[in-house]
Amino acid sequence: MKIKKLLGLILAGATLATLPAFAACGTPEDGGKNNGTLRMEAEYINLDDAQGAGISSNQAGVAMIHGDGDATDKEKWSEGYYVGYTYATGLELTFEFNSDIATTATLTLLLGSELGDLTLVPEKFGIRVNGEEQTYTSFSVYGSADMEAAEFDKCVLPSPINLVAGKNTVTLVIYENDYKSGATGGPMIDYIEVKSANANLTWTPKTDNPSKRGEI
Ligand SMILES: [Ca+2]
Repeated sequence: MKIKKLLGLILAGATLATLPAFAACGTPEDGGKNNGTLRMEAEYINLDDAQGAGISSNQAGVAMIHGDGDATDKEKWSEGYYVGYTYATGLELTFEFNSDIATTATLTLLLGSELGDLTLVPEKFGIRVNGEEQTYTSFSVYGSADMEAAEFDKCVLPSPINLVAGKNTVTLVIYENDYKSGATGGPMIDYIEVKSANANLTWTPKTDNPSKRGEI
């Protein structure tokens, strides 16, 4: 009897523990509620005005997206894509999202490099939140062999970011630097993640961006 009761309690506990996990996935059924964690794929932001540059070719707009989005690439990169070709001074990539409340959050960037190991610093790779330049000491990004072999490091901003109720932006800015053999370079970006303990964070991903590459 005691064992049965114990098993029952364990099962009930497991059920209870499982329920919040479903709510945390941000499914359309619950209005995209995500319990405060929002992953925004770089390939799904508005890239219309982005003018990028690469090693052997320059790319703009959705053509800056690398990856096929198939099973092989999904094992390497979130959603099977990332944004490269960031080697242009003044390039800005903006992630726009909404918060239901004013609060603080943790910002994580998934960054890679095909320019050898990179040491990112705010003077060369800027991170703006709602227009305000963020400070960080440095991020060390691993240098992959090439774009196909791109690996991404989780770079967490050391200080919390401030969110307002309503529209918020995170903008990644390439300043003049020497990352590409003395010329301006930058990291490749898989996604960014904003995590808050209490906000409901939402955005509208442009999931048709990759399929638009052939149209330009
Ligand atoms: Ca991605």
